Amino acid sequence: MIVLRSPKPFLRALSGQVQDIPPIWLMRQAGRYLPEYRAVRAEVGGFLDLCYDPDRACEVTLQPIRRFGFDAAILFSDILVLPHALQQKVWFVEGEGPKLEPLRDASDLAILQPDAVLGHLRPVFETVAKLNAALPMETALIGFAGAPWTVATYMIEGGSSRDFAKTKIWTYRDPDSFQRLIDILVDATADYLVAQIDAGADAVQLFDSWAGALDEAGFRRWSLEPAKAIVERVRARHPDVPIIGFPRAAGPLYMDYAAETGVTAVSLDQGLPAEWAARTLPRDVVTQGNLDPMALLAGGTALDRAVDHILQAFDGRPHIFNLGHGIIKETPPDYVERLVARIRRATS
Ligand code: 1CP
Repeated sequence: MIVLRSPKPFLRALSGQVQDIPPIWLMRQAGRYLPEYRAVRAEVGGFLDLCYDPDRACEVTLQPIRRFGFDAAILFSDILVLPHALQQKVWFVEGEGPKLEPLRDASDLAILQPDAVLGHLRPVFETVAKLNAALPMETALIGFAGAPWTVATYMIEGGSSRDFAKTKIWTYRDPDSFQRLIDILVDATADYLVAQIDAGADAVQLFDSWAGALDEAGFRRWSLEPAKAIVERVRARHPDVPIIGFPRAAGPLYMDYAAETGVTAVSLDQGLPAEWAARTLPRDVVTQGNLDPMALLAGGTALDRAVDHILQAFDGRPHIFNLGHGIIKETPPDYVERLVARIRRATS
């Protein structure tokens, strides 16, 4: 691993450098818990309109950077712009979340149009370029995409799901056609991430939020292998750009994911014991995350204890401070400020 001398602490951590004060950013750091986000959100119609509006998307990406001085900004967009770019119908219902016209069986795969993807996503690349110019020089810019498995669950369930029944039954009954969907998503996701890096992203993160719903064989085939294929393709074009994988709730299978996909770093959910992760994960794979988002919402001394536990557990390893999943929208912004201060030792 080459240890970078970058002005960006986030990139130094990803190059393997252990820092006295770990860099910090939070998943979903732009969003509804911030009043200034809600104000911009109210100016546009649908949520997707915000994702495709480079000026406003840039503004909401910068809001948490201005307020908290995080070490990294994450492009404001959503994992579901990819199925939308593949020409599946996608919309967001206020208070309910994402809706998609679901793929019901293999014959529906014909709806998907891979050639349309990069053209459709041009406004997102414009946002990346604007952010690259606007961010302070010490702040890294993270691009992202949903991992094929997680995106496929939305495409097949038609939105959020509790048990992913339709998707899982499809994988068991007709793995060959499910593999065709995953292959389409691997190609489109790799192209999408490469284009974000071309536009100015310093690093990329692959969100496999529902990896924990898979059994071991399913995890290998639908989460680990697609991640490995995406890493290979992105590396072929951008060998030095760090890639963070987030196979959320994968438990001990984090080990295989970290060892076999080729990712630079793994983002850890809060269910993974910190000491186990610090002891067991390969030394050359950087770690990120692990703080329970509910501990941040709760605040107080329990939050301080949870933070100190993570700092202690990952002491001596390159670690990026973050949550185990996205910030909860009821989180008081003051608690985020207190968290950043504690990490940077501005308070006792
Ligand atoms: O109108 C609104 O404000 C809707 C809320 C919202 C926001 C702020 C959604 C709808 N998406 C986003 C932005 C977003 N989504 C970002 C960029 C902002 C940032 O991180 O600061 C990112 C990285 C995502 C990623 C995302 N979207 C994931 C993966 C991470 C995770 O949280 O697991 C997933 C699963 C989605 C789908 C999605 N988007 C939005 C909703 C309500 C959902 C469904 C979540 C679910 O099924 O539980």
